[in-house]
Amino acid sequence: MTSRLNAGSQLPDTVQGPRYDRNRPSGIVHLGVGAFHKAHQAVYTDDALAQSGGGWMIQGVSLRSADVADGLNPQDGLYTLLTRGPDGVAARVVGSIREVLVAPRAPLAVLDALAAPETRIVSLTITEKGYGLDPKSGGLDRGHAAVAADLANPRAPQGAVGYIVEALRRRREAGLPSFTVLCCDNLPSNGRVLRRLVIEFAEAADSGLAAFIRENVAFPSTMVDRITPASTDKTAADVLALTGVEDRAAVETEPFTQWIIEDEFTAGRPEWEAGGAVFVKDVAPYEKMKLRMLNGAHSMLAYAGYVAGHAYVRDVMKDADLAALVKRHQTEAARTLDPVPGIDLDSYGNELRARFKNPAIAHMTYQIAMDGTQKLPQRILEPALVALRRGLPLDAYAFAVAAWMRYVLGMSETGETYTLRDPREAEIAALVEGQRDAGSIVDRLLALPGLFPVDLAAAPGWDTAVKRRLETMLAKSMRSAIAEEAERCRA
Ligand code: CS2
Repeated sequence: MTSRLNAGSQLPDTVQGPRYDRNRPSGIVHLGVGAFHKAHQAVYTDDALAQSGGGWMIQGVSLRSADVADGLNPQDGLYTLLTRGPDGVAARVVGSIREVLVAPRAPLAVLDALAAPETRIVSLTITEKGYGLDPKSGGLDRGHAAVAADLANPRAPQGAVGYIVEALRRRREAGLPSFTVLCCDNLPSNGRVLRRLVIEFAEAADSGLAAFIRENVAFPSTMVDRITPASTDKTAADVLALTGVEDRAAVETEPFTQWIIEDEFTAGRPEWEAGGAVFVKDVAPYEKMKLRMLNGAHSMLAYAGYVAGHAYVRDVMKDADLAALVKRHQTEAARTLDPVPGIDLDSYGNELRARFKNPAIAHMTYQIAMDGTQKLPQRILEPALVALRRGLPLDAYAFAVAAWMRYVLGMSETGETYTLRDPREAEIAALVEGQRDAGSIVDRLLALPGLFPVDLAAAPGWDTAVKRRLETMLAKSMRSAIAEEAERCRA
């Protein structure tokens, strides 16, 4: 009989478990405990707790689904992290998360945790779409469901921004110090963006509170990186084989990990250096590099790869033509960057491609393809605008956008339909419904409100470049379009 992982489990000597007393204050409340948080920030915190202690356990919060809580809570917050490299797999049990609250089930408990005296950092991984950011204005999207609901009823919030503002209101009222807000999502200047949203939200209800936040709350920006595929049955089966215990909350990830953080914490922080985090004054150059070279290439290869029949990133990298386009994309993206302190962009690109090739990581192109409207701006369209301004070629971005447009038609080349999983999928479907002609599909999608920067949409040759590529994808196939594109960039 195998037993389920919990605080009393006996682990084999080969599996490292928490080497510290977990009975200590939760200095961190994390919103959005998913596989990425469990493979990244929670691991740095586990290292920090082991090295230097402190009141830095993590109180997890899920804003929507109960799945993570239902997996973790019966295991005393413990879970196994599998690290899969080309040379093998290692297991470790992470102890930094105490438990996970599910906000829709227990909203008052979430507010209590956020407003607790011991809470000194509120961190977030709620994905790009969780913020209610209007890409056009850079401010709050008042049509975003949670933002709209929370503005109407700020004392009973549902979304991340609403929770943060209400918690800060309570803390101010109780005379408690504020916490640091630490955004760990893939958005450029993520701290600054979130600060703007939080202040705009607070301003709507209480200008005194907005002024208090301006003066007292730090929002350091961060760059986070670790490729973390969704867990599968194989994750759990491998964990059982390695540890002898059943774990319904296990996650798997690659060996590489990176966290670059602006060191602006008004109420202290864990010694995350223990896990290799790097503290800098300005994270922007690193964030742009990662968003454009890693995530930009990821999005391009996900759309082209998925439609071409590649289920995983590692399969894409075995397709010589598409792999050449990944390299071209990264090389072009690098040309839009200013120098990044301490980093050689060629070596960075080589390292990225080696990570993408990791045969032990089954990272689905369909997973990366989701939420395209939330990802394209910072990954593809912003560097395209920089390229336009610098007089650099736009081909790589035109190809990526054409691949996205092919993908959002929602039908494979053999006629099966698939769900886009994008918050704007209904709008997109209405625009492309019944359209067969590449030209009109491109015109319609380029006009999607707020998505494509005006300067880019109006740039001479841009729409023709996208149309020509989409035309090949539709009239021939994605595979032909990839081959032709690769041929052109080799020429
Ligand atoms: C990926 C990222 O799903 C996606 O959109 O591009 O999750 C990527 O794997 C991470 O940012 C890597 O750090």
